[in-house]
Amino acid sequence: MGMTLEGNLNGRGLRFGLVASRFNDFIVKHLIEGAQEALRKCGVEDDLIDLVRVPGAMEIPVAAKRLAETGAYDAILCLGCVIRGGTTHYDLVCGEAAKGIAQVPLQTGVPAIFAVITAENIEQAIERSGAKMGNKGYEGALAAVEMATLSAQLRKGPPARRGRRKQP
Ligand code: INI
Repeated sequence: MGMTLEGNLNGRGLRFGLVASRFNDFIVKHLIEGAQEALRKCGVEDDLIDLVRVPGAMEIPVAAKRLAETGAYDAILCLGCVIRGGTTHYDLVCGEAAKGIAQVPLQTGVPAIFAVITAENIEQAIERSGAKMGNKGYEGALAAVEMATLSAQLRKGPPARRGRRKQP
């Protein structure tokens, strides 16, 4: 078997861009705190964590793409909260945010993590922002470190072959 490539949780020296929406900030603020805590635990220095605030989840993709395009970040972490009970255009907002964020790594090569809560109601949102079901910001931050370290390895490519291949 050839090599196995995997990221790790050593974030020392890496730089992260957080994009967080203000809509439902009573939830999103806990995602930001969770993300900062996880990044610190991974050894990321505070001054290498930048935070961009946007109005709603719909605006996250454009800010995430701009950040990624600067080339300054090892990964972008997108934090937001969409609650079905609160809107009739829930599906639209969720769909656009998910599609837009997924485009960022494909178009820029910089990992972008979808840590946007999509909840049926406020109770679910509270559960996923640090109460019963973990904290999506914390989990997203771990994924960001893993993808940043994996990307660095993938950029390098496989190690050179030892010896020459036998001629058939
Ligand atoms: N934005 C959110 O982040 N969460 C929501 O639950 C939400 N709701 O309920 O509508 C929401 N809407 C705003 C949207 O993201 C945009 O900011 C707005 O449509 C302006 O483009």
